Amino acid sequence: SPIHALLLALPKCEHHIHLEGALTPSLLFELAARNNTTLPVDDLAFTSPESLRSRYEHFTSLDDFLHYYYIGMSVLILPSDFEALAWSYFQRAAANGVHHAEVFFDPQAHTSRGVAYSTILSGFNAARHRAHEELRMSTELICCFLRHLPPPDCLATFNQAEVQQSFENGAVTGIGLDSSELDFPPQLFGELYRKAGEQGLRRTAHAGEEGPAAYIANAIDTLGVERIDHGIKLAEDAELMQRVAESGIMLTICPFSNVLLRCVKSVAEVPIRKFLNAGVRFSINSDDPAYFGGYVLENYCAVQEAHNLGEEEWENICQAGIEGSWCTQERKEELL
Ligand code: ES4
Ligand code: ZN
Repeated sequence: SPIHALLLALPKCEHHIHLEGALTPSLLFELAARNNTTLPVDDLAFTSPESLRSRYEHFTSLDDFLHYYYIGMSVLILPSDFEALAWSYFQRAAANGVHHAEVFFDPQAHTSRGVAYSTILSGFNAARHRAHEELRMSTELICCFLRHLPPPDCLATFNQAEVQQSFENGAVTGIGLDSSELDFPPQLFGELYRKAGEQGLRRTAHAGEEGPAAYIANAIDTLGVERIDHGIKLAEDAELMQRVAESGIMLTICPFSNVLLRCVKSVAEVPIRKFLNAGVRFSINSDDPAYFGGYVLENYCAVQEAHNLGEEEWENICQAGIEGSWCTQERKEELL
């Protein structure tokens, strides 16, 4: 249909994609074989890429997904593994009409297994260079901290020399906060975010995915974030919704993720209309595309099927996505 052609053709930005969440079952098994990784023998889901893929259709919660997500990434060992992962995502994104991608990664999930930060970064940077050269796609890296770990551990990672160097040399643009939400409210990470702000880093945090709207207010008030990842629970608080609309804070919405992790029953339940009516800025994203059954274009199409937006509304969404990006002003003008 003409609207699907428009969705493909629009210059899209993606702001909420965990590179580790782009690890497909086939690449997972390939790397496990190459790196001699031991996968769980007591879980039949790890019998084959096909059985793993079908297990991904039945997540019961964020934590159920995260269990598979952290096992999956244990196959990533060498710089070339991280490069292959990021390059496979950049190619898929480019085919979906993504011109600019700001991608999350979870250093603590790798350094805790003995993989050096420099290994992760050299692989990702090689893929980013290739994306720029071969796909004309611009990319930014966002370093995420795992909220289920003690805040002092997160601060220690933040302060590591090689991590600091990646901030200073511009390889990493900003920080995020992810992993298990409900027991780990944003305000636990006030000091980390204050230090990041002092260093001029951009700041975002997952909030209001499984957690309540109050976590969104807390992330804004105690972390100084300029984006909120997910934030769908914002629709439950009209006053806060007005505040977010006026602040220009952008939500990075992930419809397939919300359905697969049972935060909503269907894409129709993602409060797209409420956000449009209230003037809340948002972008549409894939989150963990290899786990949730779709890349960014499939998320756009699902929103269209469920919410039937007009051409102009889609153009405005993509324009807000460019404006809310963390690239240079010069790059924003190219993207428009
Ligand atoms: C995540 Cl969907 C989601 N939520 C929180 N943390 C995450 N890490 C990767 N995907
Ligand atoms: Zn996420």
